[in-house]
Amino acid sequence: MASGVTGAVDPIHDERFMAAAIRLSRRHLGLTLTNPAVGTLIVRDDGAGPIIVGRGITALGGRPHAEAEALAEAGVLASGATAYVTLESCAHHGRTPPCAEALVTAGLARVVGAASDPDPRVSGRGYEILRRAGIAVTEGVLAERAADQMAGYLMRSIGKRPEVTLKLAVSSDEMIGRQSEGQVAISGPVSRRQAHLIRAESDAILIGIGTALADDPELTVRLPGLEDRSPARIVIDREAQLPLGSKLVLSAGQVPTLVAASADAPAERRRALEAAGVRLLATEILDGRVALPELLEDLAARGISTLMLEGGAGIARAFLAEDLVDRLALVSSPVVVGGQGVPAPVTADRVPAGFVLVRNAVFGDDTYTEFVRRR
Ligand code: AOF
Ligand code: ZN
Repeated sequence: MASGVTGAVDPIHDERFMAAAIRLSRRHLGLTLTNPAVGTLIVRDDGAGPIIVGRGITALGGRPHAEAEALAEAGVLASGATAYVTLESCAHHGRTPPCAEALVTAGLARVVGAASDPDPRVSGRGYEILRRAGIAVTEGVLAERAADQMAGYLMRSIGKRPEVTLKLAVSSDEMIGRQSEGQVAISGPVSRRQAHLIRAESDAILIGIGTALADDPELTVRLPGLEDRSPARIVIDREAQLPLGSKLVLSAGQVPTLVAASADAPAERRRALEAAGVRLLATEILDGRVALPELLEDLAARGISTLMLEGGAGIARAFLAEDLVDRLALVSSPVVVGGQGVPAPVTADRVPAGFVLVRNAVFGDDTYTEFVRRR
């Protein structure tokens, strides 16, 4: 149906505008605390083709919601228009009034939604408010793509733990490093910048104490313009051995540093780390190791929705063995590690059962492949 002069957009454009709304929302990934980064576009067609009249992303810190931002920009032009929302609009009175009601008040003719919201205050009710008010609703347009981008929010809501991404750079001889050597350059400069982008979009990065001691990494985002997007750094460090002179401890005042240590770790070590600004996470120890499911539950309770694993092989194997990896971000490089190599726990040709390819790209001399676990 041609939309004529009513303002409503022809449904043939739905996927295109939803894709644009999803791309828009990516800007605030990692910046909306426990809220998902939602995107909203308000589009109208007065006979000359569709025009975007309002854009919104869930604001920094999680509020206002995306719809409120987009409606503020559209003003009176929202009346009779179509809204594209990457998540079902909310139905609850939180710190802001329900977005579904705001869309009704603004006089939208049609609302197109992507992912559904598992939040029991919203689930199904947002669409119901819209339909009762006579707004035409189309659900589930590019739902998988939208859900993939807000996988952290969905995992934290449903699974009560963060979404875990294992990032690995794998050499052509299927190694991820060299025994008792610090960082070995496996990925090239383009891949390294892309890895920093994943960091910027994550809530936290986790490594083991072995990697912390061997590499003394900083784990910050060092992309021009995104230096303030460094996520929290977490070290699994049962005995609280992280050196006070390490880059992680020295920068704890600027970027949060957390250490998951046993309650039995030497008290003076724990105190010294705390005095240096490190936060200690009380962890359960099972068979001599930090209990990972409980640690993840604790991180989710602290508001962490996305967790990136950056090293080393032991941590990767432990999370894989407990089926706690949701996403694999693999860089395959032409570099040869040779003798004393640390074998890769997974490679692009050898992913555990249940993982499916969602993305691939060429990053300079490297190949990037991303897989997600279908549960
Ligand atoms: C929307 N648009 O942009 C977002 C939504 O604590 P509150 O009041 O901000 O509510 C949090 C819930 O709101 C969150 O669990 C999710 O259901 C929804 N997020 N909803 O309509 C948005 N970010
Ligand atoms: Zn809302």
